Amino acid sequence: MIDASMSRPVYITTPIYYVNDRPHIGHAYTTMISDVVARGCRLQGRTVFFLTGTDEHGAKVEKSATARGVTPQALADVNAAEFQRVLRLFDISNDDFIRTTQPRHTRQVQAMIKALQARGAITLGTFSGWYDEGQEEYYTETRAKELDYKSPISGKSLIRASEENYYFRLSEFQGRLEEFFNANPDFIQPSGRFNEVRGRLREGLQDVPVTRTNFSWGIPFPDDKRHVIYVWIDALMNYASALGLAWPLARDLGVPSIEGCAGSTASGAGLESDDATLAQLYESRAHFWPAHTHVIGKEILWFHAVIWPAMLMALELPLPKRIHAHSFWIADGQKMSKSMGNFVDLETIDRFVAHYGLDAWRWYMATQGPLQAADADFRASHFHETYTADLVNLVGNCASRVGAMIAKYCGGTLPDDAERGGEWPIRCEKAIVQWREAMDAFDLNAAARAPLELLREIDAFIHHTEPFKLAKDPANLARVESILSQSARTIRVAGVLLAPFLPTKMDELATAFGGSALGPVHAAGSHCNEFDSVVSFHLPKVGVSIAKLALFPRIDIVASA
Ligand code: ME8
Repeated sequence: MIDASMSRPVYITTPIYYVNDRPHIGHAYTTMISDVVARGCRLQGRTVFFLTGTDEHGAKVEKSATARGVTPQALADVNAAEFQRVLRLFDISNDDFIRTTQPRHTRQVQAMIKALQARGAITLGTFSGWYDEGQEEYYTETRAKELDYKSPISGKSLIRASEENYYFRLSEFQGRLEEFFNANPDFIQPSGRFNEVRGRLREGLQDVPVTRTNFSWGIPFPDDKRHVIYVWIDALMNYASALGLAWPLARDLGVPSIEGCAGSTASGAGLESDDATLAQLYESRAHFWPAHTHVIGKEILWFHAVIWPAMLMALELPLPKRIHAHSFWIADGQKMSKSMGNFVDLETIDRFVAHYGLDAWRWYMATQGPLQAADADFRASHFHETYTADLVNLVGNCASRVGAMIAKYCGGTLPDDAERGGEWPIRCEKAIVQWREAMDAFDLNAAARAPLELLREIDAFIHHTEPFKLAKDPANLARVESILSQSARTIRVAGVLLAPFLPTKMDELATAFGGSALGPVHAAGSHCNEFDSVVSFHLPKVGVSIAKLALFPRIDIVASA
């Protein structure tokens, strides 16, 4: 049901992506589905803060940079710029882009670490365990055994490692986490993933090291320069630092602007304003916390579902409302990998976008992607079939057919409708409710199906009533006008609901069918003030011009690389 919580501000985040590599389909996917939801929320009038960014510290980035003969900061600068270029290319409506080497972030991380220390949640000790070098992650004995002492990501052997570290007393949060999970059965989606997390939690929590001494590319641990803060702790804190949640803490604890931080010279398109401006900005952002949804891939769920909430509990901050952990894209039935040459990289994405258009790419991502528990197979033939069936044959065809008949029989303007919409206003209402519920539940497939179903019903309506035959007899004019008016109005409503998926094409449809472009109201920093009226069946006035339009051309399948 749509309830009062619908008026709450919405904070949507993607993972922050590692800069040791260029963006690929996985990054593009998570960002794009988050964008669809962000636009869907803004369209309904909610204020949204949509965050993405880059994760720039850690051994992985240091190693990559060394291999390329550049400094980690230089590598981070190049790849963060590439991620930002791609966001613009894909017309992603993020409200901010955070880089973990920006002083606005590093300073707040140090403040949060200090606060955690002061509360006894971070202490010094010796840690040993099974270490995954690629993932920079420790596993417990039980977990390592389950994994056959191999990295679940790279397959490489885990190594036995031991370090003197500061560590986070995760074990002390076991009871509170269990209580929280019991009280919030929708905290993690899909539900199967939640069960996995709860199963692992029952095995018992161990304290986790939050610093490293074996490399230097990281945020220095406050007051102990031998240590740098573990990249995962630094990274998770981005969700709080982007809103400035620890800004007052940094001020109160006297964390200086640049405490000899690695990366303090980061040059990214950041918010490197003076303190007063930042303080003001953060004041305007704080109400976005707690997050509405952290959107992530399944491989990083444990960090988000257990470690992050425990850290927030220790910091006495409210917990996020939901974590959505989607599955993976695979390609042609196999895991994507660079060595197999089946990696869907930026060049491949560009090829599809150039051929089918950006909206078609978004559509495929949002409706055919691995949003739930199963992985999704990226295949050119499947892409083509989806494009043709949904966009050419249904959305495009329905709009062009009705536009052409209005041109032919009604002089190109929206005719009067003596039947006052017949059953269509109610059908539209039903679709709108389904769409809103699905959007809120992050069920993009169901949200896309609601308007598609309306269009299918319009197709059947036209097929059944045959206005093109009725029009041969002038005595039927009123009936023909009613049929075409009802069809055009319903198509326009469907177009509004499809706008978060197909922003460019649905603007074309909206303006051709007697409405105005919606793009500006679901863009970053904006929202729609009158959704009920915008999505109303009755919005267009009788007599407005209805243009003929060809939204999605029928084309050949994209050529392979
Ligand atoms: O893990 N299919 O960054 P990362 C779908 N910096 N999504 C995929 C994918 C695939 N095949 N491959 C990657 C990190 N992704 C950390 C995150 S957050 C505080 C720190 C997506 O660059 C998916 O969202 O390795 C996954 O979680 C993310 O990219 C990992 O990006």
